Formats: sequence, structure tokens, C-alpha cells
Amino acid sequence: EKAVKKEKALKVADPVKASIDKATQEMIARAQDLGIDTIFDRAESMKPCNIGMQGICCKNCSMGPCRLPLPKGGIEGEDTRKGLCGATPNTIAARNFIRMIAGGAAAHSDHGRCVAEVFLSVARKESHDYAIKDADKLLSIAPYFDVATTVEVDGEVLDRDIDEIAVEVAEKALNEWGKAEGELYYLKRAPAPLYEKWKKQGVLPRNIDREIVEIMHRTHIGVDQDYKNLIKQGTRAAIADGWGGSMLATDLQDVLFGTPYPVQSEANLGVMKDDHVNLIVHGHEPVLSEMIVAAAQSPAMVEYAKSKGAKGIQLGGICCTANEILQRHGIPTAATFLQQELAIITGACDAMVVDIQCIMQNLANVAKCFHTKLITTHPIAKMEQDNVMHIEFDEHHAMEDAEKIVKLAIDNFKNRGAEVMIPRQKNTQIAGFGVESIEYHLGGSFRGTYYTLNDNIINGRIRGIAGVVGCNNARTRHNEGHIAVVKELIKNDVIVLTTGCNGIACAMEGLLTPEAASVYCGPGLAEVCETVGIPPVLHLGSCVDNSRILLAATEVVKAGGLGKDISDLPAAGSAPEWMSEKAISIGHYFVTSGVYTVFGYMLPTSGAPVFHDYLSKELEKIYGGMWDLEVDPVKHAQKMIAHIDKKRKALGIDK
Ligand code: XCC
Ligand code: SF4
Repeated sequence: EKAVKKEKALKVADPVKASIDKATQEMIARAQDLGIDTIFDRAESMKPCNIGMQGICCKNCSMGPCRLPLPKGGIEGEDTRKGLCGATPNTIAARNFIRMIAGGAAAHSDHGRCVAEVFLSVARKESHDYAIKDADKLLSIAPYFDVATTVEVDGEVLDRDIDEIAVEVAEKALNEWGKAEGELYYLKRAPAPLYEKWKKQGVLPRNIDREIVEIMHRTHIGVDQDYKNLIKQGTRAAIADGWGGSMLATDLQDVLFGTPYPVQSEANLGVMKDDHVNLIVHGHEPVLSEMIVAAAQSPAMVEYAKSKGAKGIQLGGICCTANEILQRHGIPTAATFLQQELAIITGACDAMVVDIQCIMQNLANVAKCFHTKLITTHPIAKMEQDNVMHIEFDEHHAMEDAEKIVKLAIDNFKNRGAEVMIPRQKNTQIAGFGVESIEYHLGGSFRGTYYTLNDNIINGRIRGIAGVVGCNNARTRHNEGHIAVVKELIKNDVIVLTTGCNGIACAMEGLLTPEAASVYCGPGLAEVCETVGIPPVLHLGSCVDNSRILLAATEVVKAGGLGKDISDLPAAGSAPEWMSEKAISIGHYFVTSGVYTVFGYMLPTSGAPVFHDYLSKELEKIYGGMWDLEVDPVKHAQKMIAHIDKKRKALGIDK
């Protein structure tokens, strides 16, 4: 019996079945050769709980966990399942679902809060290592906070002092997390009919923190026990994320670090170099990584690296930190979420610096097998393993901290073992898109010429717009869903806006190049991309930058010709390989902003069919958008295309 158990613990993944990517396959195999387990192997050894997956396990009090599995063969007649307190499957699934929204909204929004705090300290001239890089962006967002950008002096209208504007915007922005009265400022940026829908439903978020707290209260034992009312609060928190915390994060990052414009770079583990110091930044907040980029590119540090025998310093990013520094600086993307352990398995990672979110604790165990220094930097994200260093990052001495970290990486270069093995695979990518650059590259406006997005949607060269986003998931083959969904969409003339790990996956596959247009696109989309020189898949950045997709959709609505609300647009959303709570929050703010949104893998609602139907059918009647689940990637894309066609028909542009 014991022998059987031991064999079980040693289960390993089949590298080819685990990922479609060659570099990933190579590194999984190498890890196995070295006897180091990765998430791919652990996914073989441990299977998820079937009841939890269906969303019907409640552990909100100590009388549980109460598990309400669906009877074999489905429910006949009345559904009598209930927990000790009487909670129904709908209540339990809805409570679990909105707690996921709370987790996701909290993560995005706390990230936003941190940026807002840094912005305030910069505006007040208390942090000297940062500056306002994009004053135009500041001026463009000021009006949403009712901050004047001009003053009248003796009847003459003059520009207001930019520092004054900055302080006022920063204070008002930071106040969005906890203001006592009113509603979030940015809600008015949504198309007017959408704002009115939210108002009518009573889901206008009051402040960001409150909506998250209220979820925790309502889902405590014995509070809200009506799934419709529960999901309503989920909606309010999700809107507070998308049109609040995330949008504020994006905007204030643009003000501080610059609004992205298209840049060329590369992606996949092959961006690491064996003769350079490889410093990997991983996590989400650009507040730290911006400084690391500046430090690593400083001549003094490059010289120091050379003095230690390296040819230079190669920075690389993982997860959304990667996306942030890619968008603004063209720093190459080393890996998606699922490849993070593999970056260390190369043996060439001299230091990995992490901040918050999506950082696997097993990185510490893998780092133990190599010379890699693993450095946590955020007070809210530490690791228990004793080989992990903590260098707390503080905006008041940001550059000093960053230099310390870069120096650590350089000093560690000489400690590499002989076992360096960097996969060769990498691909070129053009990233750095945003609302501003979509407008700029497609004719300078959204409507009125041969080149604009709206005109090309109306004339049918572009069939519609898809937002394809989100994580990797070790329960599905790495990147397979991402790539299959995106390829099917562009083949059918649907332009894709991407963020997060989908963006990284597309980059690794070469889909973020203008050349991809002639290879993978239908004739209409190919023609548009070739005419204006853009890739068919536009990388809009990190997870918080999904707010850019909301604003792009809003601009398309406002430019005219495609209906009056986001729900009128020939558009759809997708997260083929989602796994994080943030994805549920994103999905839900897409849905309640009017977007048909399809998830791959699974939805934790299947054990509560009534609640599931409510999300997938009834929400459409209220918000115009709804949830769907489709595991097969081609069908997944086809469902999105069918929805796009339905909208084209309603607009009378289906000919
Ligand atoms: Fe994390 Fe943002 Fe998901 Fe990737 S996509 S696994 S959340 S890094 Ni946002
Ligand atoms: Fe069970 Fe109700 Fe407690 Fe949940 S809240 S664990 S359903 S008794």
C-alpha cells in the first residue's frame, strides 16, 4: 500500500500534453530530469474537488463545510438540497461566486489604491524618484473628478498650474476608495444608457472598499439568502472594479509612467540570455518595476554588471508586471503565469523580484535548487520559506531599493552553476496599444474615414470586436485555448483586444505582429491590418487594463453608427483559460457592462442550475450581456461570432 502511495506522489506530467509551447515542454522535461516538481506535475497528482468545482460547497460557518452535490442523473422534481442552515444551492453558489468577485475586485483595486497613494505623494512632491510623465493624460481625466484645468483671472481664462491639478486629482482619486457619500466619479464615463441601467437596478457603486466589504457581510451565515439580491451586490462590486479601481489604476499609471504607444519587443523564455545578468520581475504593480527598469538601464549598473563578467543586464517580465513594462518600455516578456517556475529551471535566472498576485509559493522551492535569489518586495506578500529575501519597497526611496535589487542580481551572476539551459524559442511582438493608439493608428478618429474602426465594422471588413483575456490554468493545456480561440476569431475577421496572460500567449505565438494578418486573418481584417500596419491582435496591457477595453468600447459607441450602448456593439468577451478570482470580477463587469462573455474550462455554478441560468440568460434582459461557458475553443469562438452576427443583424449591417 505504501509503495502505491509513493508512486502516486511521483506522478509527472506529459510535457507535450501539458503545453502547446515548445519552450515550456522542454523546461517541464528538464525539471523532471532534475527531480524538481512543477505545477504541471502537481496537477497530475492532485485532482480538484468535484463538489467545490460545481460551486456548491459552503464553508461560511463552522457547522459546515456543507456539500450539496447534484444527484446522479440530475434533479427530478423539486430541488430539496440544503445546508444545515437551510441554504439552497443557489444561495451557496451565489455566495461563493460573489466572494470570488470580492477577492478579484479587492486585488485590482488595492493595486489601484497603491498607485493612487504614490501619485498623491508625487503630486505633493514627497517622492522624488517619480514624476508626472503624461500631463496630457492628467488634463484629460481631471474633468471626471470635477477638477478645473483652467482659471479665470480678470476675465481671462488661463491654464491652471499642473501641480495644483495633480494634487486635487490625486486627493479626489484616493477618496474614491472610501468616500462617505455619492457614487464613483468614473461611472459617468460609461455610455449614458448603461449608466441609466445601473441606476435603475440600484447597482451604482458608492465607493470601492464598501462594495467589497458588503459582499463579505452579505455572505456571512444568515444574511442575504436570495441569489438575485446576492448577485446584485456582486454586480456593484464588479462595476466598482472595472469602472473604479482598475480604471483608476490604469489612468494614474499612465499619468505617472506614460500612456503606452506601440513598441516592438519579444516574448517567451528565449528572451533570457546566458551571457547576461537575467533579472526577472513578476507580479502586477508597475510602481516597483518602473524603478527596476530605470535602475537596470542606468550606465552605472550596466558597467557594474560588466565588471562582474556579464555582457549586460537582461530584464524580463512575468504575468502582468511583464505587461506593464512591456507596454511602456518594450521590456521583453519572459513567461506566462504557468511558466514562472520554468524561468528559474533555466538555471539562468539570477534574481526574480516579485510584488503581488499570481506568484506561486513553489517558486521558493524551485529557487532552492538553483542559485536564483527570490526577492519579495511588498508588505502584503511575503513567503514563509527561508531562502526568500524580503526587501520592502517604499516609494520614498524607490530608486535606492531598485538599485539594491539590481545589484543583488548582478552579484549573483557568478554563482550560476554549469546547468544553464535556456530554451531558444521566442517571438517578435508589437505591443503597447491603448484607446489613444487604436484611434491614432486607425485613421485618427473612430469614425468618418476609410481607416477608422467604426467604418470598418459598419462596412463589414471587420466583423466585430473581441476582448480575449485572462490567465493560464494548469487544468487545461497551457496556451491551447488562448491560441485556438484567438485564431478562430481573427480567421473570421473579428479583431481581438487582449490583456493579461492571453496577451503573453498571443505574443509567444507570433500573433502580435502585423505579419500575422496575412497568415491568420480573414480577408477583411487582413486588409485593414495591412492598410494601417497593425497586428490583428492588439495588446492593451495588464489585467487592470481591461478598463482600456471598456473605454475603447465606449469610444466606439460614442463615435456613432453602431448603436447607443456597449450592449448594441458587435462585440464579445472571452477568458479561455481563466483561473483567478480577478477573472470572475472582470467577467462580471464585462457582462454587466453589456458584453456577452464566454469562459473556458468551467464555471463554479454548475451545481446550482437555477443560479447558472440566471447568469447566462436572465442577466441579458437586464444588462444586455450574459455569462456563458464553452470548453471547446473553436465552439467557444463560434459562439462569440454568433453573438457578433446577432448584433450586426440588429444594427442592420449584416449585409
Ligand atoms: Fe494572473 Fe495578471 Fe491571470 Fe495572468 S491573467 S494569471 S490574473 S497575471 Ni490577468
Ligand atoms: Fe452550512 Fe449554512 Fe454554515 Fe454554509 S452557512 S456551512 S450552508 S450551515
